Amino acid sequence: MLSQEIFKKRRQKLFDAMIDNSVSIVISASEHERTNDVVSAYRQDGNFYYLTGIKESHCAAVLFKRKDQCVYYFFSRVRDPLQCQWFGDLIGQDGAISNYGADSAFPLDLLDEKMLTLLSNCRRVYYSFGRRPEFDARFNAWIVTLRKKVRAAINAPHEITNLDKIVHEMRLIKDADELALIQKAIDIDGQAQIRACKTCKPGMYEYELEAEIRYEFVKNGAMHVSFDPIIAGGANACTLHYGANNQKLNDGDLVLVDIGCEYEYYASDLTRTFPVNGKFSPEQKAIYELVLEAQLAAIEKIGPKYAVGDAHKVSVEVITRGLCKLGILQGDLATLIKEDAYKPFYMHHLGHWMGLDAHDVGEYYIDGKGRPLRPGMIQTAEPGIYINPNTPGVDKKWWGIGVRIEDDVLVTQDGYKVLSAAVPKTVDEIEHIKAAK
Ligand SMILES: [Mn+2]
Repeated sequence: MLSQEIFKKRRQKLFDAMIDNSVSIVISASEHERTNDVVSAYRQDGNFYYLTGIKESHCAAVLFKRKDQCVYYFFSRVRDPLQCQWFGDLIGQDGAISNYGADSAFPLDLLDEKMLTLLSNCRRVYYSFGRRPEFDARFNAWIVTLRKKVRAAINAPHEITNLDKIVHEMRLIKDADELALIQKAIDIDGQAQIRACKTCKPGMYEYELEAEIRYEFVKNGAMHVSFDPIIAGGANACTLHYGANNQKLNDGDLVLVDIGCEYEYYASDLTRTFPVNGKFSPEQKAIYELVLEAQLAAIEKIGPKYAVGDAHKVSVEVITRGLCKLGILQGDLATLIKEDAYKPFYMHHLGHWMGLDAHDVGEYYIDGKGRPLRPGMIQTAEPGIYINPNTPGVDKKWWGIGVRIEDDVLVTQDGYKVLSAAVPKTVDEIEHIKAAK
């Protein structure tokens, strides 16, 4: 678990980025009803957790800066004994101050009243507009109310700035404490991958593998998935976000397993593809080795010397060249790349940022150009080839093969570190795991 010192440092960093006479407002995630009266497992908003360390719903954190005085206000529910009886202990106002570093704490019911005071004559507000419509309306009402006080010597804020920009830039660079938690999530994920690979046999259902995976997650303290597991046997792997996980795993097919868990709020995201019966067919092996070659080549282009997009470009080149060699594409390599001929088979990007969210926040392009990679960034490298059944012009022997290989890669001072390097991925390694069971 991260110490309160870490959250305090993050808030200080945000205070440092704020102009004088300004206010930042951060809101906890909403609850979502799943069935009548029953809400889904609550997950705090990434930005809110990053700055407060608080996992409770119905909270607001307000950072107030004026004349170099920085005050951290916290709003949350009161510790009503009846509420606590049903839903567990609440932080309450005293707890926000003594355990979570707030300078001043109030019941959530006082938020409107207090915000009108805090926003009076404030120059700039930092707020993540457009993410919680119900809260946007409330924020709007504060501004409208303050505008009406112009003759009473009270001005509404002059500027509203997107808070996301500042916090997302902070979140993009992971520190040592975050890396330790991400590594733990990845290690658990890797164990689940190996368990799935060992357990799998023809005739099982996709959900049986999902059960093995979820068992491994929860047993190791990763209580939540970072996204719903994708367990895609055979041609189901050609559906990128397949999630039904209810089909039989057939002898002779591959199964694509794209899974992530959360450990202390930090995510992992790994994909492995392996033969249901333990042995790759020649066609499956050819596609698999091409995806692996593309992935390894792409990873070499991750590091401080490179920018977003460089690694993807290499994966496109390797895949297009390989598809030509296999006779799946025909023509001049440069032309095929220029004309996106690979896209029916490799239609997604190489990867995404990873951190508190599996698809972590942060801009990829700045002024239209891929941003330079910096130490502490983590991105996934997950090329794939998907050959839909009945693809015209493609030999039938390739139909229904879908392969993706995904690892989580940290940008370091001198290059990269594959954080999931311990999870087997060569054909030999995979066949060996299956044979050894
Ligand atoms: Mn991913």
